[in-house]
Amino acid sequence: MAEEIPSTDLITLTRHVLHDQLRLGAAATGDLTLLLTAIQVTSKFIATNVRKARLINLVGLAGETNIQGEEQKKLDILSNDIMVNALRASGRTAVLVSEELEEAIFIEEKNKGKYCVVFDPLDGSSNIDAGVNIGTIFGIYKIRDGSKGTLEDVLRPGSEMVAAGYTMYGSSANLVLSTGSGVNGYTLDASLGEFILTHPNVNSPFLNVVCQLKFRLQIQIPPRGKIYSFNEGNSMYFNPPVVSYLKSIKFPAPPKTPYSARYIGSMVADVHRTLLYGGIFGYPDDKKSKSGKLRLLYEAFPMAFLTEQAGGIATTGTKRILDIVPTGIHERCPVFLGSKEDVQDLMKCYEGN
Ligand code: P6P
Repeated sequence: MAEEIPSTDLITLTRHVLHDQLRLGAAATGDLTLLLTAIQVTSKFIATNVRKARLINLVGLAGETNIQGEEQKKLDILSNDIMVNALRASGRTAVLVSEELEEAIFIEEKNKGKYCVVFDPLDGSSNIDAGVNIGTIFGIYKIRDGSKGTLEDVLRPGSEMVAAGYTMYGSSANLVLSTGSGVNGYTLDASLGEFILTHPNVNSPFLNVVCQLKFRLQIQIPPRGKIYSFNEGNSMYFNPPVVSYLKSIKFPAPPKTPYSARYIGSMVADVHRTLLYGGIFGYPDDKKSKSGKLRLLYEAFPMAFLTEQAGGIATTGTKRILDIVPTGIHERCPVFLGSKEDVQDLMKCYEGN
């Protein structure tokens, strides 16, 4: 078998984002490029610590609890500190919101920039000890014209975000990013210390030909899938529209066949699979959790932004998630997202009820 010839034309995340900036011409100041570069560095740093966790005894509880009342793992705290320090040092941020911090951070004048970053530094952390894929989720707003950076700059609909993404830490580190013109995926080549484009967006003409030749993978969610991803452990609390939808895909009338169930319990991993394979991910509101469990600002909004950019739908069941106006930085909301036709089927169950 001929030895695979290494590519001599690697498209790194830095190169790709710079190309995006150049595409925007004079309108782009390069600030978003620098901010995304800082986020890229945090992903590499966190990936290193997640990978080493077992060896340097980072696994296990840190003995503290976060705003959500959840026991914090040592990696949670470390990842949060890595993100806060790098984002502040970038000089491109004005407001930071973290799942791990009760209050927002307002960056001091000398380090202040024009972007707000909302993030969950290590989502799915309850799975750390089991070696399950976990991840960092982030969304980026540009501060409003004339603003100095206040809470109102992040209490805005997700549709006003300028970028969103996540980094999933598993057998490799995968960074999935959208700056509003499709979704691209990058895989960390640890030997180079670079995220390499591996999942190009078909909407990008510049990359389309090059990447179509090199990579078969693209992040365009299929219009319909065959996988559903709900925590059915909460079934006794589900509301009637969800019960009726799940019944329709688990006990379909012939000749239709049942969907497959896949649920990891780590949002980044479940959403990543949904973006690539299609189907539907759901964390409903129910009789036990009236607003659901997932946080609006730094989980639902970024994942909804990516889903829509990949051609899918993200809804609470009755409302487009990106249209919600947050009233608090740790607000929760119901989440259903995935393939357009699958999510439309679910929405019909809400209309019917
Ligand atoms: P449950 C992880 O704690 C998380 O915030 C998301 O990553 C995940 O989708 C959800 O909670 C899992 O919740 O109730 O199934 O354990």
